[in-house]
Amino acid sequence: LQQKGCVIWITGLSGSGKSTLACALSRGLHSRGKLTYILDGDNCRHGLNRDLSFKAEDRIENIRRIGEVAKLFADAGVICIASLISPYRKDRDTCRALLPEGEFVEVFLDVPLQLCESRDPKGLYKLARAGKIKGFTGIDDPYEPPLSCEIVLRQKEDNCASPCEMAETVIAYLDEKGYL
Ligand code: GGZ
Repeated sequence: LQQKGCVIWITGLSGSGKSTLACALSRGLHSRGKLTYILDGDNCRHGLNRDLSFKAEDRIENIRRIGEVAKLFADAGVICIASLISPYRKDRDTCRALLPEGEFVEVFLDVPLQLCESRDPKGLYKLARAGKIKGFTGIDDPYEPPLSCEIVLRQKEDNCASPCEMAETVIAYLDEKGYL
């Protein structure tokens, strides 16, 4: 096997575009002949993590399990793309520590809450504002942005950077680090 595995960890608010970026990234890497696997928080909550809620201890467990599984994929030589809110810095760092230096690439999708809320693809922010969902990240639950991470993708206004452009930024980074 020629391929060197790693974990691309995409963190950001609900509605920031993590899943969309993960798909664009996966497609971009496939077209370069790379094997990838997406571990999406929302999807994993239907299977692997179906027993977990959104209270803090369960989010911690969600992040821990996805971190462990992502490590297994990376060990197998796969570029594993983990996309989950992962709101707590400490827990992201714990996942980072599972991997050898350089093999955990943290990508912060830095989209202002206001923009995420205006998109509200599933109407969850509206429910959270109405008090119908308690403990929603960014509304009445914390999000701790990375203090230092490998890549920050900023989106201040809608349509200023497309998912494909953002994926290309990540791919250029991976290329520079010898993963392609
Ligand atoms: C945050 C919530 C919540 C609460 C449901 N807080 O944008 P989405 O809808 O499709 O993705 C979000 C998803 C978050 O799951 P994660 O596994 O990524 O979260 S974490 O890393 O914090 O464990 C959102 C939906 O689930 N959702 N309730 N209270 N997001």
